[in-house]
Amino acid sequence: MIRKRQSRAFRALTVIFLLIFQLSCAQKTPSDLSKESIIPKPVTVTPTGEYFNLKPGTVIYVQGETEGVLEIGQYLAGSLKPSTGFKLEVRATAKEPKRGAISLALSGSGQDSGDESYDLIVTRKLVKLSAKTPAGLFRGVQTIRQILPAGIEMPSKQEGPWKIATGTINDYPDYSYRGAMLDVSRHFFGVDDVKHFTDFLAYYKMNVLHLHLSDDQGWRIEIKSWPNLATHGGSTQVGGGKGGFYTQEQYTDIVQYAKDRYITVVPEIDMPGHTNAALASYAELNCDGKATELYTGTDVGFSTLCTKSEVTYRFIDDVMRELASLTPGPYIHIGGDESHATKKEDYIPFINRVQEIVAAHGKQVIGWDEIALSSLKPNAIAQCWANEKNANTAVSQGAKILMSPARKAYLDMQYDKSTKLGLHWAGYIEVETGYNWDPATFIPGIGKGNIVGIEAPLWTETITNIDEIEYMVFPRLPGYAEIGWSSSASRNWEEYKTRLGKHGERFSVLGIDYYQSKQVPWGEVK
Ligand code: TNX
Repeated sequence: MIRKRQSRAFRALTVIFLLIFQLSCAQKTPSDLSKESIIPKPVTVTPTGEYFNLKPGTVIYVQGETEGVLEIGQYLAGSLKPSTGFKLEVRATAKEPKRGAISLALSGSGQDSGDESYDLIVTRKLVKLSAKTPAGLFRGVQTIRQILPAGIEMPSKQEGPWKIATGTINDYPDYSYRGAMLDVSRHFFGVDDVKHFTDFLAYYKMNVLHLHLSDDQGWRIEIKSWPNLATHGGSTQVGGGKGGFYTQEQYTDIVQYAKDRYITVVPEIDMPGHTNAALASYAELNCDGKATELYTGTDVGFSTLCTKSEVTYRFIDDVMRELASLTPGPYIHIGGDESHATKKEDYIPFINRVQEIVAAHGKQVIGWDEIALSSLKPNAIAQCWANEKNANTAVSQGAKILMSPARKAYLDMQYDKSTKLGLHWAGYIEVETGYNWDPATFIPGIGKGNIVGIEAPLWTETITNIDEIEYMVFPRLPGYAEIGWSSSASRNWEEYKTRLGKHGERFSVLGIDYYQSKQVPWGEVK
C-alpha cells in the first residue's frame, strides 16, 4: 500500500517534471518564422509552424559549377562550426539531397551580378536557399545565421539544439549601395581590425566598405612611385601615436576579404584639402616648395595641394594608377570636402581635372557633396553629408546621390550628452534618430530615383581601438543597414526597436562592446 502510494506520487511528480521540461523545451523550439528577429527586415516572411533541426550529419549541398558558390558553402560551414562543434560536410553534387541538408543553389543564369535577391525555404527536412547570383546566396546565408539561436555566434562549443523555424522568405534590397566608412587616417587601424569591421557589414547585408585612406594626420596606403607618402606621411596619427599604413599586399588582402563577403571596397584619397600628410611627405606638392610638418591635431580645412602646379597632377595620376590597379570595384573616392584653404576658382578646375584622371584609369568618381560645384561627369556620385544645395546641384548635372547626412548617419556623433567618445557638431544621434528617417524624402527635390543608397561614416578623431569602434557602431549600424535594404513603407521604429533589442544577445555573444541605449528593450541583457 505504502509502496503503491509512493509510486503514484512518484509518477505524478514525473509527469509534472516532464511537463515542465517539455514546456521549457517548447519555448526553445522555434516554430514561428515570422517571430524571428531578422535585420534588415526581409521583404516577405511566411511561417509554416514547424522546425528544421541542424545536426552533425547535416550536409551543406552546393550547386557545383559557378565560381564562389562552393566558397559560400564553406563560409557557412565555417561560421557554424565553433558553436555547434559540427564539421558540416560541404558537398558539390549534381543531385540535391532530399533531407538533412542545407542546399545553396543558383537559379537562372547570366543575371546582373549585382542582384542580391534570394529565396529561402525551410521545411522540416531541408533548408533551401536559392538566388540568381552568388552575392544573393551570401546575403541569404546571413539570414540563416540570424534565424538560428543567438548562441550560434559563440566562439566555443555550445549545447544546442540548433533549430530553425520553417517557412519561406523572399528578400531583396531597396538600394544597391549600402555601406559604412572607416576613417583609418585620423587613427590607424590594422588589417585585423578592418576585417572585423567588414564582418559587421557582412552580417547586416551591407555591400560597401569605404576606407578613408588619407587625411591631414596620416597617409595609409603604400604608393610605390611616391614611397614617402606611407613611410613618412603614415608615421603618426591624432595625438601623436605611431600611426601606420597598409602595404599594397596587406591592402589587397583586405580587398579580397571584403570581396569574399560580396563587399566592394571604395578607397578614398581626400583632396585638395585634408592633404597635410602628403604635403609633409613631398616638398614639391606645396606651392612654396617647402614640406609641412606632420600634423597630429584635429583641425580641418587648413591644407591644400598646389592646384596650379603640374607636379600635383603627375602625383595624382600616379596615385590613381596604383590605387585603380588595387581596386576591383568601380569607384574611387576623391574626397573634395572642406577645402577651405583652396580658392573656389582653383577648386573647380582641380576637381574637373581629377575626375578626368580617375576616368582615365577606368574608375567612377565619388566625392563629398562639395564636388557638385565643379562640372560633374554623369556617372559621378556626390556623397551628401552637409549641404543640401550641393546635392541638388549634383542631381541637376545628372549625377547620383549617396546619402550620408551627418545629423542622421554619422557614426562618430555622440549618442547623447553623456557619451564619452565621439563628437556632436552635427547633433546627438540616439538609436531612434539614426533609424527613423527616409533617404528618399530627406532632401527636398531629391527622390529615390536620384539616390544610389546610404552610407554611415565613422570618423575617428576620438576613436582609437576596435572596442571604441564597436561602441560607436553598435547598435546604430544595423539601423543603417535596414534603411538601405528594407523599403521605407515596411520600416517602423516601434517594431524595429524590439527586433534590435533581440540582437543585443547576438552582440554580446559576438563579443561586441555596444551602447545599451535606453530606447531599446534589450531582451535578456541585464
Ligand atoms: C567633417 S564629413 C569631415 C571630416 C571630419 C568629420 C567629423 C566630411 C566630409 N568631413 O573631416 O572627420 O566632420 O565628424
